[in-house]
Amino acid sequence: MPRTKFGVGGCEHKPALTLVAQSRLEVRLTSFDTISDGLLSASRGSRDRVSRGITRRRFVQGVLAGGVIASLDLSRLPALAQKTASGPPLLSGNSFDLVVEQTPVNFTGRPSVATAVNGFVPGPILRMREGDTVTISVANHLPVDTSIHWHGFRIPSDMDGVPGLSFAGIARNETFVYRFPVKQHGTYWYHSHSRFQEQTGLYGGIIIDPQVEDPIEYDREYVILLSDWTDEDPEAVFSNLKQQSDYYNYHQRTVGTFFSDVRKEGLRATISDRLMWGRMNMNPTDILDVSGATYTYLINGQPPAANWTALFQPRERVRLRFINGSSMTIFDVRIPGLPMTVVQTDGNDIEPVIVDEFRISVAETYDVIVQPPDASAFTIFAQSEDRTGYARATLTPRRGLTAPVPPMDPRPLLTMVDMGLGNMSGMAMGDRPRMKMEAKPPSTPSAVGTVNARRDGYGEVPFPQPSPNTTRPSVPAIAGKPTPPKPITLREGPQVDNVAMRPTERLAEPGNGLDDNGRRVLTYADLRARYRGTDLRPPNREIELHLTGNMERFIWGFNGEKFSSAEPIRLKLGERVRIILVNDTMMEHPIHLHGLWSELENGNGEWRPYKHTINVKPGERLSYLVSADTPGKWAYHCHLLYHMEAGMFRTVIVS
Ligand SMILES: [Cu+2]
Repeated sequence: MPRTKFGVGGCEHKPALTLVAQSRLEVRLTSFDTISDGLLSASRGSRDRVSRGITRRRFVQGVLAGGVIASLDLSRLPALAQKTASGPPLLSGNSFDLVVEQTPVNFTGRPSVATAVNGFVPGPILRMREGDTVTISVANHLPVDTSIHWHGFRIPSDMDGVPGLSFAGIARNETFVYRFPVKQHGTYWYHSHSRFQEQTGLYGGIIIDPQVEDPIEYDREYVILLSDWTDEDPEAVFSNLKQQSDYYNYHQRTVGTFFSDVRKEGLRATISDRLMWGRMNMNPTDILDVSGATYTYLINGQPPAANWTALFQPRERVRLRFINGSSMTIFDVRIPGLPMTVVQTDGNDIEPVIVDEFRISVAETYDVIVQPPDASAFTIFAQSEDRTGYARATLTPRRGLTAPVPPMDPRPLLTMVDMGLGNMSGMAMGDRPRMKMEAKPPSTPSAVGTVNARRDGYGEVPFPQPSPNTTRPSVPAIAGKPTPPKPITLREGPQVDNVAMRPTERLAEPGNGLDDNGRRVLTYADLRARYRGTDLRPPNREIELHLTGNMERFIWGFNGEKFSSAEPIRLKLGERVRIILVNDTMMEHPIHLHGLWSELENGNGEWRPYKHTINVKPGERLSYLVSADTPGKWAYHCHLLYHMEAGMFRTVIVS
C-alpha cells in the first residue's frame, strides 16, 4: 500500500482528523493579514449572517466561502463539519447521507445563495472502495426537485440520476436512496442533473480506492476541484446568452487591435481576416460563452484571494486529483516550477506523462503526481481558456508561505482550423507532426474468446474497467467490417450556422492558446492506457454525429437537431460501435456518454484510453469505441451546462 498522509483541506486515507483540524485552524487564524481587502469585506458578510442566527453548519459554509475564520470550535461541530479550515469535508465508507439544501454563501464579497450538499459547496468528498456496494441517501430540502448523477460511474441505469431518463427525480421533502455495486476505481465526481443546480453549487468529488493495491505510489493526496461561480441567477445567464450570445464576451476586437494587427500582419491580410470573420457572423474571440465577466473561479470552493492551501513536506510525492466541476469553463492548469506527472484521466490509469501544463475540459478529471524538491511554495494556477480569470491555490511546506501568481497568457484567437476550414494555410498546425492513425484492429477477433461465447455475457456491467489484472469476458466475436455510418447531410439554417468543410485530426494539438508557449502541454495523443482494453473486438457499426449549433441564436445540437426534436440513438445490447464526432462549431464541446466507457481512438491501439468525457476541438474530427454492455436509457450530451440546456443532448437506449 502506498503510504498516505492526511493533508489539510484535502482528503486522507483514514478519517481520523478531528483533533488535528483544530490546531490547523488556529494556525490559519494567524494568517489574516495575507488576505486581501475584498476578502475581508466578504468575511464581514459572513459574520453578519452569522449574527442573524444561521445554523452552525451554514456558518461553516459562509466561512469557507469567504475564506476567513472568526472563531470556531471545531470539536463541537456535527460530524459532517469536522473538517479542516478549507475545502469540503470527507465522508468515507459504504453508506452516505446527503442533504441537498439552499445555503447562504459569499464568494465575491456579496451574499448569495447556493445549492449545497450537507451545507457545503463543493459538497463533501465521498470516498468509497471498489467492490463494495454503496448506499447513498439523498434528502431534498430544496423547494424544487433535485437529482444527483454519479459522473463516470458504470452502474445500472436506474441509479444514474438523470430525471426523466433514469428516474423521476427527487421531489421536495423526499429522500431517494441510491444503491449500487462499485465496479471501478479512480477519481470521479457527482453533480445535479436538474436544470442549473450544478451552476449554483451542487457538485462534489469522489475517490474510489482500488480493490487491489494502487499501482500509483504517493505519500499524500488532495482533491483539487475547479468550478465557476456566478452571483447571477443562472436562468438570467441563460436568457442573456439566448438574447445575445456574446453577452459575456468583453474581448471583441476594436479599432485599436485592427491597427496593431495591420502593423503585424499587413493591411491586406488584416482586412481579409476581418471580412472573413464578418461573413462568418462570428467573433474570433468567442472562446467560452460565459466568462470572468460574471464568473469567479474556485478551487475547492475558494476564490483566488482566499488561496486554498495544501501542505507538503519536501520530496513527498503528492497526488493531486483534479476535477473540473465547472458549468462552462475549460481550464489550463500549471504549477510554475513544478513538473506534473499525469497518471490518470477520468478514473483510468495511463502511462505516466511528464508535463508542465494540461487543459482540463468541463467534467474531465486528471490525476497528477508532483514532487516538490525543497521547502518552497508553489502556485496551482488554472486560467480559464479565454483568459478572463483564473482559479488559484497554493502548495506549501508551511502556512503563510506563498508563491507568485503568474500573469495570464495572451487571449487565444480562433483560426481557420477552428472554423473547420482545415489546415489550408498551415497556420495552426505549424510543423507539429501529424498523428499516426489508429492501429488496425486485430485481424482475428479470437482474442476475446469466441469459444463458449454466451449471449448472456451481458447485463449489468460485464466489461470491467481495465486494471492490473484485466479480465476479458467471453462474448460473441464480431467478424467483418463495421457497418459504415449513415451519411449526414447538413445544410446551414436556423439550427446550423456552419458546417466544417475540412474537419481535421487534432488529437496531437494541445489546444487553442497553448501552441508554442514554451511549456510541455499534455495532448490527447499522449494518453496511453496503462492496461489493455477489456473488449478487444473491432466495432460492428459506426455512428457519425456532427456537433452543430447556431452561435448567434445560442442553439446547440447533434446533427442540426435540438434534443426536443431528435430521436434517441439506439444501440443493441452487446454491440460494439465506433462513434465519430465532427465538430462543425467553433467552440470546444466536452461530450459525455453516461453509463458506458468512451475509448478514445488516439493511435494507441489496444491501449486506447478509457474516458467518460471527450473534449472535441473546433473543426475537429475524432472517434471512440463504445461497448454497449449495460442496458437502459443513458444521457449523452455536451457537458457545457448551457449547451446541454440549449439542445446538445441525446438519449442513448441500449436494449
Ligand atoms: Cu457544447
